[in-house]
Amino acid sequence: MEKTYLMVKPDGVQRGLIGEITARFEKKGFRLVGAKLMHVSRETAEKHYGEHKERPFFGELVDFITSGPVFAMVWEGENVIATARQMMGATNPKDAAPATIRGDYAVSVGKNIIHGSDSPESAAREIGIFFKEEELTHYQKSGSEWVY
Ligand code: 3AN
Repeated sequence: MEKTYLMVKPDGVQRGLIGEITARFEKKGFRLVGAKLMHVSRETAEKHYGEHKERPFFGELVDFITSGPVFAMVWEGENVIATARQMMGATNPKDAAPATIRGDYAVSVGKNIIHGSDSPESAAREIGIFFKEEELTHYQKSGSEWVY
């Protein structure tokens, strides 16, 4: 089953949005298979955002993601990578549609509440950066004929 890495960023944690954000993915029908509240080290942040190294906002990005705890999660489900991105909304909250997470809760591109993997390759890489294999659970939801 497809997996993705989602992370409530420090602004989302500070604003008390962990429950609200997690509830959206639960209600959608995805399965939470790993989660932890953690501080991201600079080393981990630089690895995670490695593809943005040359971008002018790289330093800002690393400063921000290491500025306070994040809520790191792994979610599982059919098409979860693309669907979670749709539920998050556009990177720049000014372009994010209402009823998306960024559309409902964020204003600026630097502080956009949530991160989500953008491809199967990124998902595998990011899950590996933030979670050890033994931190991920494997289970079925009861009634899994209707709910996955
Ligand atoms: P997404 O998180 O939607 O995949 P990316 O991969 O283009 O977006 O950007 C990674 C992160 O970099 C974004 N989540 C956002 O917080 C930050 N970012 C993107 N563009 C800018 C920008 N112009 N200024 C500051 N931060 C930015």
